[in-house]
Amino acid sequence: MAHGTALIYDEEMTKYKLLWVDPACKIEVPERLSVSYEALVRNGLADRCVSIPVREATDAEILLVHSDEYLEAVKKTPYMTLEDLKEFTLQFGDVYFHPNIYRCAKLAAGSALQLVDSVMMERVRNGMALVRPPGHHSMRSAASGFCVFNNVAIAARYAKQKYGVKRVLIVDWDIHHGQGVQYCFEDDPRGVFGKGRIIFGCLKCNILVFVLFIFNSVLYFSWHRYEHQKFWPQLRESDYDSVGKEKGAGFNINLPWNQVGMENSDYLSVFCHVLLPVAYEFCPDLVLVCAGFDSAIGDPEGEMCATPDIFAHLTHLLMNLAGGRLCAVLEGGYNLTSLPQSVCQTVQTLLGDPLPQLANLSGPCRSALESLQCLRSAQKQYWGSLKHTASPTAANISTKRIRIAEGEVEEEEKTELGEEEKNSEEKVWHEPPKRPCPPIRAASVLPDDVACPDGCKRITKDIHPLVVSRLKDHLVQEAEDGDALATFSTLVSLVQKMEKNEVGSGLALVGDVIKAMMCVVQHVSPDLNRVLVVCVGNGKIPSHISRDGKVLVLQISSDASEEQQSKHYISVCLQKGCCNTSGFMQAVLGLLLPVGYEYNPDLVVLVRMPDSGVCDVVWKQLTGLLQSFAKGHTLVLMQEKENSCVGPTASILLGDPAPPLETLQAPDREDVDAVERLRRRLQADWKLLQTTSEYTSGAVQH
Ligand code: SS9
Ligand code: ZN
Repeated sequence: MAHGTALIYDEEMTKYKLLWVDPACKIEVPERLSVSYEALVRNGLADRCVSIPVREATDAEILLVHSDEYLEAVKKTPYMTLEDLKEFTLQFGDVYFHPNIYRCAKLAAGSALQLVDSVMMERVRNGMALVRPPGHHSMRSAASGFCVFNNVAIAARYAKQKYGVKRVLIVDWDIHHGQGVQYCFEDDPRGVFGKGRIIFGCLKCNILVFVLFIFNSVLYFSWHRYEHQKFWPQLRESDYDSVGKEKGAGFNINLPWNQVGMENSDYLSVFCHVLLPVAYEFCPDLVLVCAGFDSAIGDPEGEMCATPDIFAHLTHLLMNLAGGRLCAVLEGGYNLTSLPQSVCQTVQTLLGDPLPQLANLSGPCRSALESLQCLRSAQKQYWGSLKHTASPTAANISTKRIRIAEGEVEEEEKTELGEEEKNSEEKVWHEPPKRPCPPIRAASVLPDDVACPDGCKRITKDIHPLVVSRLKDHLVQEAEDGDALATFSTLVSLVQKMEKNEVGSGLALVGDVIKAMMCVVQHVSPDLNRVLVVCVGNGKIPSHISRDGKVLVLQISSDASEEQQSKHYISVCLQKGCCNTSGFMQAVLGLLLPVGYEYNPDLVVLVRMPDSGVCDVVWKQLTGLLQSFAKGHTLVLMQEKENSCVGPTASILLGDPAPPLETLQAPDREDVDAVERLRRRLQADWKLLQTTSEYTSGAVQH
């Protein structure tokens, strides 16, 4: 498995700028790139990356996306006079040319290709390219929005052509709609066969010939400031109902932001309730990110309020797809403070450092919920994981854009103008705190006869008399062997090391996982305010442990016991239990992640019940996703007999990506219903579980 993170940057791409006065273009400055790179150097991140040289994209590569006429026209720009350049620029929108921009545009596209090469040839696992000009607005025959060549679209076509990559996921978290990317792939897949595989048996030759026709090839997701089509580029086709054309239907996903001021919780909500379920179902072989940071706080274009540390989480949530093959390519980002901070958060996450804690997440705002609901409903016929979502009942939601276009909604525009004034105030935010790596990334408590995995440190028996006597009083009254006592006591000392950040994650094989879990929650220091306990498989968890809110239990099982549910005791019941991959992932993405984010634990305890039936890849996905919480402090408890799980679990705790799940089937109706029921029941307590704006009492107004 490939290791390491590529960083691609060349000063040459700072060597063009706006040569005349144009208010629309003045924010696109060379410093965007230099401050980003300098921040990576200053924080010691550049040094930890594998530095990959840039190269120019060839004509043939550029022609993968652009027309010959357009390329030939751009080729002439280095020889144009200032007047000619101005004139040439005029035919496009919000873009400028410069004698050196053609060279930089070739380097920007070439950088994206170098990144794809490094990842596909397994020189590195993932990486980021810092480039100028950006790419996602440029079209087959047109420059647009500071973009000349469509770097990421070219990279996607290149990856398919050169490496036979079947499914590419493009996530565009820039605050503008990458209409260029949408146009490039909206009728993709082309061809006779849609989604699915066809297997031929050739009887004549007496052999089976397996031919896979998989045309579902590029899935484009974009969220963008839209304001019911009032925001640039003001396109009808940027709305949620542009789902892709013909065979490509369902492979274009647009989430319009109809208000400014969106926050971390709005972004996370869209990831949990749309992007991730669809992405896991799509099962990409490669993830490309149009990594624009004008969606961060302080940006003059986006006017959003998400803080730079959100990008650590967005990055991490994508890192367990495609076996970790992720290429981030810079797009926008115009605040010279939040841009470099966001770039650092992204790269540090690619490098595998512990995630920052996201404190005080509110629920998504009403406008975000409206968009989310419309999008889920527009996409539900294409994706099994969205299949059973309720359609929006409020008829006015989807028609608001049209009424605004017809000048009917004058009143609202006035109030929205007032809001805009409010939002143009200077935003203040804290620089994200450092993310120190613990000296020991993962430690284990294992029986002597079980080998400790490479890279994981075995905690030697640590028998603390005080702990032992308390354990005797509470948990181990029966004449149990001293072994159990010693193990529990050692476990307590492991947790203490995790609290002090001497150890990142822990893993233990114990005789009784529930007792071990009880022991841990009873012995965490009083400074640990919240412990998230995730139980996989059947078994009775004493519900009193969650009574004071210091512990939140979430159990996924096939046990039909839905009584006892409370804010801090959540039991998800799946028909076929944990061996049902799509139902399980539905619960993890749609319930566990949102609740986990809102609860914001200081420690995660992952309990694997004996005979849980959870398969290896799903277990790995879960373990990987849980690293989002508690600065990566996860303690995994497993039953002694399951020592074959030690290796796979340790590999994830040590930072390996989880292998991809097979393309997911639609989850069972009953399971979706169960998850939906729970979500509706719990959304009063956990606002991040909301997916519709109908539940109003909790929706915040930014
Ligand atoms: C300035 C309007 C600029 C174009 C923005 C392109 C961003 C590319 N108020 N519009 S990421
Ligand atoms: Zn942008």
